[in-house]
Amino acid sequence: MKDVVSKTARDIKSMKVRGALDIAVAAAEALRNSVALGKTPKDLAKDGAKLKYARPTAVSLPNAVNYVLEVVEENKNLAKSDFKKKNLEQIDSFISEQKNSIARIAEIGSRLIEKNDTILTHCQSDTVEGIFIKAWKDGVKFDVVCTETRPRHQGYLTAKILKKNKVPVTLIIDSAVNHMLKKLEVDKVFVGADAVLANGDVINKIGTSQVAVCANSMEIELIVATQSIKFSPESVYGKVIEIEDRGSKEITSELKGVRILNPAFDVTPAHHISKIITEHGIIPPAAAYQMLRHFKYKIENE
Ligand code: RI2
Repeated sequence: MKDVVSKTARDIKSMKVRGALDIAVAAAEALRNSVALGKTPKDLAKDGAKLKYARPTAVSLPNAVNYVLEVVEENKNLAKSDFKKKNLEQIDSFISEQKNSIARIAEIGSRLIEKNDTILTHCQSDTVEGIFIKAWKDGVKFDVVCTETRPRHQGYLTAKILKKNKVPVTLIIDSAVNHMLKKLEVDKVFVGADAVLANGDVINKIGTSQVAVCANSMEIELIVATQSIKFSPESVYGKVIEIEDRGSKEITSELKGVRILNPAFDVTPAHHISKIITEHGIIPPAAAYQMLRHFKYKIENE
């Protein structure tokens, strides 16, 4: 029988499945499959552990796994058939809630895009793209500038998807950001997130913090679009989120004997962020802690 959990963990690790929301949904779907197979709470916990840290930075992944395992724990005393039925219902509604969050954030975020805006984005975020595509479909005329996003060039995906949806898009190399913000008179920067900390700092694709410094120096606002599932409960207790190092091969195999570091993410401090758009509305970064207290990604160790 196909081991869906191990395959999903592998696909997440290799970035065949990527994007902070997509990896969380893929993990929840893999666990849903385990529930459908009739696995016991003990085996489901083992499956959860395989998936949880397939990538170490995006907290949406452990948050999604923890959510499913809490559902299982809640229902564990039910009769066998009810246990499966109830779990599947709750997991399905969680998965659709996560998928629907893109449209909800698009609805809210698209209101921030004004006629003739030039907007820069970094990397590829389904959440940010949802905002752009919605605004464009609503008839707002604006331009997008996207970075290549070395080393994996996720910016090419952004360019392709925007082009397919007829949103005007210009690709630049990462090191052209400072120059182009000024030259193209960029009005706003929109980025996604892999993790939001209790103090409002945001972890996103490597280079985001540099884009933020440049944007701030020109008083261009930096807006983050993220689902609440990416808020880190552990950050309340001072847990430091590991920044994934993806190894040298993604950068080059040519420079033998040279030390190469390839951090996949960096931290943009809250004071460089003007707004965070979530499916529950727009918040200032300073409200990240309240979000964590208010919504269901419970603060562990309480
Ligand atoms: P959505 C990506 O990580 C990027 O850092 C992007 O900004 C973030 O996930 C959020 O993506 P990677 O998987 O959930 O490319 O908005 O390392 O799609």
